[in-house]
Amino acid sequence: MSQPLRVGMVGYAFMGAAHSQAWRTVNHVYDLPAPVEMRVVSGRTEASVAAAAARLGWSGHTDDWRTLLTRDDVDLIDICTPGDTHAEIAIAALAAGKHVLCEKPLANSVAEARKMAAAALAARASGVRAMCGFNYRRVPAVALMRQMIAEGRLGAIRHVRATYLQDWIVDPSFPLVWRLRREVAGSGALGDLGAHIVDLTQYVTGRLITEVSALTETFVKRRPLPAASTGLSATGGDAEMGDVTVDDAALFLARLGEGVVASYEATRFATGRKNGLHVEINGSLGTLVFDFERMNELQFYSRDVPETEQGFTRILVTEPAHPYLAAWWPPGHLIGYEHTFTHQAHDLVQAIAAGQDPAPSFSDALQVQLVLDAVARSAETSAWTAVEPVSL
Ligand code: SOE
Repeated sequence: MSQPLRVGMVGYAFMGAAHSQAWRTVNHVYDLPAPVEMRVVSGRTEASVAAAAARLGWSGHTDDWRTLLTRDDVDLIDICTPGDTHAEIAIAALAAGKHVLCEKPLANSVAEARKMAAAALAARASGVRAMCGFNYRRVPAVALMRQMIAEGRLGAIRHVRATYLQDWIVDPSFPLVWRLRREVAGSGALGDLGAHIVDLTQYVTGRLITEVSALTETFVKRRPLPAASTGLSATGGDAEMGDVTVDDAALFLARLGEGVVASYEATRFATGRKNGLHVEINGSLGTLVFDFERMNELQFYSRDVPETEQGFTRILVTEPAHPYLAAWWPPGHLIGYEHTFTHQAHDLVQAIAAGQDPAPSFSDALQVQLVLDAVARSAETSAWTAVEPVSL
């Protein structure tokens, strides 16, 4: 067993809680080359971050993330804050010789993402690693999908069909939270949800999106400002209103390498859909379907069996032979959303210990950012738009 990997985390809301759960668990499930230690969590408000540290299992806390950079008992900085802070924290952490895990989307703009990818490449020379957190790659069924496609089980890939549907802002009186403000979040459904299905589909098919034709829509253009104390909207008809400056929905057609055609839809207005991530891939020999609401399953149709026996079969992805699962429960026992973050932590620790680059790297995440940027430009111009290749 080598030296422990001592983690400092920035931010402690939903993603911070999910990452904390992973850091707490990963040592106890997987036999890791380096034990993980949850050293310190940072947040802006002393009392809240102290409470979060106690609740989430961090040994210490600070109200200034910059102090993490100078601590020699922190090896890795895990960034779980809104997108407008990613570039500053990640670049400073890499310069200070810390490994970095950064939540998706990597940044709020291509320019920032490019600087982050360049900083990661520079830091790599001294053994410092950086990874972007696209957790849905780590669903065992998604990893199996990738394996099966790489083995040629679908033959030539023809179609990718991907949707990521939520409904949490369908009520026009829902407040103008940070995720609805461009200067903080970068974009709306596009970066928050679209980034996941772009990454996931490129990951499983091994092909990159080369051009897009897109539209975006903001259905509710003004919303009540959140009350400073609660974050909820002020009640009554006299609530102060503010402009929504991001998209509520983003839809696009795309071409991927090797003749694959695709459609994508990301929205926060799919009434009744809470976290509906659905991906279907059609190939010349078969089809694979993943639905996050049934995340322990894959639907597989193969033309490679007698015609009389063809039909969709359900693969229950719960077996020790499946990706990530040997360390968990006996056959047939299901896992959930939080496990994807544990798998992510596992892959990152393994890569750091082996002196290898974790995936997705910051350059991979820059490529996703370039796709998002092409989508936004295409929606503005109503024209097919090429995705710029990654250049640093
Ligand atoms: C909010 O829409 C959100 O929390 C995303 O930011 C996450 O990445 C996604 O997994 C769940 O929904």
